[in-house]
Amino acid sequence: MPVLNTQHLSSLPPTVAPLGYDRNALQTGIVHLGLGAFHRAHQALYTQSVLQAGDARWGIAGVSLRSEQVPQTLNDQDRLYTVFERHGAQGQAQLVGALTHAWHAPSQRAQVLAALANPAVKVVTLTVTEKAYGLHPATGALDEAHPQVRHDLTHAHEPQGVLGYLSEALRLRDPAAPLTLVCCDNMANNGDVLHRLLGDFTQRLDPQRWARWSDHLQCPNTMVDRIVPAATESSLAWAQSQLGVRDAAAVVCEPFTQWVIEDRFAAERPEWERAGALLVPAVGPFQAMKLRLLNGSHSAIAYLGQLLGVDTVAQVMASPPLAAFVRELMTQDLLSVTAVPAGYDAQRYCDDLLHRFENESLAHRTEQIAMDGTQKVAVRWLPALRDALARQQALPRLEWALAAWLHYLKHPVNAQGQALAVQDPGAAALQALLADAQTPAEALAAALSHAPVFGSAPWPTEWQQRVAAHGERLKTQGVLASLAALGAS
Ligand code: CS2
Repeated sequence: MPVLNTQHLSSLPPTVAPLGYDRNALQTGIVHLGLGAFHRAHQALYTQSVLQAGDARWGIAGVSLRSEQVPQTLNDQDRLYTVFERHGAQGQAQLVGALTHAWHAPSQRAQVLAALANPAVKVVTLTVTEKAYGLHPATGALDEAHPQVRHDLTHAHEPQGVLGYLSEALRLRDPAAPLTLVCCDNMANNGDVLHRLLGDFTQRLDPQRWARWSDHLQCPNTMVDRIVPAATESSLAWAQSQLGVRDAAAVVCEPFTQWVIEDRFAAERPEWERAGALLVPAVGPFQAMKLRLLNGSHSAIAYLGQLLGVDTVAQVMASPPLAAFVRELMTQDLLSVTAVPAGYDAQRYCDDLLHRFENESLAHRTEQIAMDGTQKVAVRWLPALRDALARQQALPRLEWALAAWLHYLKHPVNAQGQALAVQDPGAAALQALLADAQTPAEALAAALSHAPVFGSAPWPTEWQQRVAAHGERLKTQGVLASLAALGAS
């Protein structure tokens, strides 16, 4: 089977929307760090709309900080790939050609740094996952023990991590060419967090450098939304059946997409609003709504699915009692502590989310969402639980979800007796604390003492008793019975 490349530009099936611009005319105006499926189906498409509108300044140099495979696959395909949007009968496909480069940072460091220092590059976008920033999730401080942070502080000219690359770029770049860093990872105040961590990191290396950049660097906050599962052999085979050629970088995602960006750029920016991005004065309410209602529910679905041996989000939603739990978690617990942006119909937003979760055309694996829980839970659940405590309100389903996550970390085995792979670099420290605990109450107390995730503010005894009771039922009666008890309580 031939592999997709420029020879196929005019021979793809008519169902695949063509590029509509001349790739040879593209300049590189954006460097993107993190070349995963999410970027390819989100920022790259918004940028492609700008290119289609005739502004050729915004080609993207895509950088993979670790994977060698992704840039290699893309380069083998002349950096072309397709995005398929699917939900039942709804769907469309388009070819994407916005990438001017696809680099593997460890072997192409010089190119990456040269691009970051190039004045024609005005924007750096990032989707590197929460754990790449060297952030203590609860405290918001720089984690000096983070492997890349530690490495890059002592080998500043040979960076490996996000902060190392960006800080070195600030050394090489002339501040007369201002720069905007657009963080697109699922963290509250993501732009502010990046700015704070980069400042802390850079000041340790060279306070003058950070001072030189103080008026020339912007890190707007953003909210990104699109469900983009990692590719599987079957999603790639399906893409191939649609294309008639092999596209090993094809992305199958949902039709929905959203990007809300704080309108605070240091210099020119692509007109992403052409593709529907919202440029707003403040992103906070959008972030809170999405992180709590979508991502908060997602993480609960993930641990529920993992413990029960249910593979995908759509399969969880296809089970009436599980879907009922998800709906109540979202519309009763999470929504009750979420301020939605002005003009939003919260109930409708939730209904739409539930519909999106039911999308059987996507194999969005619970195992994928369960990854990196120590980063995600701290952002998605704990602020909601704290807000509820401040109002002396119980959130029974979210409290259950927290107990279920700790149960999953302590006993990573599903209902079929299969071992579960916990993929979370931050989990080992927490699991070590859980290991010594004899009872769910002890396990909870031990977990809560882990400040990088749970912070240092105390958790009231009564609340702990409720969460520990869920843990007890999970342990003695199993997941379904403990969920049923929740309905009865
Ligand atoms: C998911 C997100 O993997 C996860 O943790 O919750 O990737 C989610 O699909 C996106 O944020 C949707 O916008």
